[in-house]
Amino acid sequence: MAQKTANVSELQVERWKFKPILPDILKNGAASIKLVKGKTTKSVANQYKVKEIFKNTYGLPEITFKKGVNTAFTKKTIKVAVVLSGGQAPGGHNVIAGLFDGLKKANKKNVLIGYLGGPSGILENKFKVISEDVLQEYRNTGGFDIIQSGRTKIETPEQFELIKKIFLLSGVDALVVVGGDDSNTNAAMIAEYVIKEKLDKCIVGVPKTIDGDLKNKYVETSFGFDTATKIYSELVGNICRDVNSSRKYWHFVRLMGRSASHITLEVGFKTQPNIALIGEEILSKNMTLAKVIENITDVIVKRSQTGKNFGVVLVPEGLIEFIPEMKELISSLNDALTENAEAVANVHSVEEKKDFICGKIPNKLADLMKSLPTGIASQLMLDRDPHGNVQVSLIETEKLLVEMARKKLSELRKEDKYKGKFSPITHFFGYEGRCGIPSNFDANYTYALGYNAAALVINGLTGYLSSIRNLIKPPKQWECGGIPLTMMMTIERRYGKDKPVIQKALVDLGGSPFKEFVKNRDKWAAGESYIFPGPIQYFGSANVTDITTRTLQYEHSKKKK
Ligand code: FBP
Repeated sequence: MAQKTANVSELQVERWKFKPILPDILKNGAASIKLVKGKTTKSVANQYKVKEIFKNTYGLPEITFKKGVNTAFTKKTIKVAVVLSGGQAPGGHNVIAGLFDGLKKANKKNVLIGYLGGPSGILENKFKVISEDVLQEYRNTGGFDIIQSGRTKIETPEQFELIKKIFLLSGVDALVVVGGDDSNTNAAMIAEYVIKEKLDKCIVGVPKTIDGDLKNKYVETSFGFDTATKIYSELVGNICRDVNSSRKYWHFVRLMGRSASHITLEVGFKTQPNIALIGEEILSKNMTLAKVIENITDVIVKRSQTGKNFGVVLVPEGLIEFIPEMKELISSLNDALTENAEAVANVHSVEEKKDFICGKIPNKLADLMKSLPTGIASQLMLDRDPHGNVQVSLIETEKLLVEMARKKLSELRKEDKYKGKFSPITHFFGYEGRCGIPSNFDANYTYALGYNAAALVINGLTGYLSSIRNLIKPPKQWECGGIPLTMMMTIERRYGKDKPVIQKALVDLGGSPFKEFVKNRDKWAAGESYIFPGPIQYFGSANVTDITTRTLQYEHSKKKK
């Protein structure tokens, strides 16, 4: 079938022609890959508890792919299912393309199906067969629309039973879960279950999330972070240029990244704003909300003294959970909302709900809750997602900061310490970045992750995450293999209970990206060091098309030393 060109952008037509570059080790297919097993592994934290939960998959060895003959390779025909899970991230379609091509390279008769709408699609056995005809419209495109996504948590014995029935009924030999920390926790739980039940099924994960917090020694970055941060950087850079031209507004920009500030840090490097708040630093310094505001207004006041009543502030979406007093409030609200779910559902006005819930949490926290603007208090009481996370994308922290900064500045004005003009404008850049056309890096990386996942599945590996490393080098030199999902697990409190989860990687305050930021931020605060990165480039000089993130560059430069 020819690709349709009606209702399609010129860029997409050109982008279909892009041929992702495979790492050399993968290009001849699974038959020419030798598996090298490392030592047994242990979880990053809470080893005892994690081992108790994952009796069958705990301690698996790390797997590295090397050139050689795969003596265990058979041409057995297999049926593989893929599911896209959690928030969208640029490159999801190329994971499926890589998986499809990797499976077909091993055996043309291999079949790939995609469960629809995320993990709920597995439970409902709703799927679509992925053929070349279906796939070709989606190669190198953004979005997850080929099979959509969802956030259903898989944890109950009934759900596992259902999965067993569906796998057996439909003859699915393997499941590839493309997701972030919560989704790969699902993958780990299913992997444990299939081994316990001796089901002879493979379960493999692929690291996805624009947030960049699914990373460790073996996962250098999750896919989508590169493209999303490039998109946000274009937008923030444009605002910086606008600010530098009009010189009259303070822009407060909240950027996605639920639990970690990697996106803000990366966009900070690419645009050099006057202020970039890093949640992890705020937490480590035990800063109160009042202290965060004081730091922001200090910069505003200083700039105003030289006639600069303008600037740009970057706010990580998850900031609110990093401020210790707010974190305590949210955790207390989580428990109170769960314990009183029925009663809360029957209260309809925000004020009444706030009063009700304030009666269920410690006085100190109730006072804090009451001091917050109604809009924010109401957003804090919204439903948690199926994994128990507060939906920070719905909390307008940038507006909270603006309101509090305005109050503080008017106090300073009364004390004759501020004479400037404060005209703030707020923005939230989140969903704009999640479905962008993948950059060359993400297009190559995701295709390789999918192809690599096919190699893991063909080798019958269960409970592994597709791992591609050495990402700072050209794709041909990337290193491939798999790391045990249990190795990344810890225990966290969710919905008032201890649950196994993949540990999120927060910004490392001892790491070189953060150190680099600290070296520069005072200069950025005082001056106009803005950089205007412009849009992602897909064609042209490799200096602009193939650059990776500054975060990866700084992290790798540290390794070399
Ligand atoms: P994943 O961790 O599933 O990749 O999702 C991350 C994210 O994009 C966050 O940045 C954001 O807070 C959240 O999803 C929004 O979730 P939703 O799509 O459910 O509104």
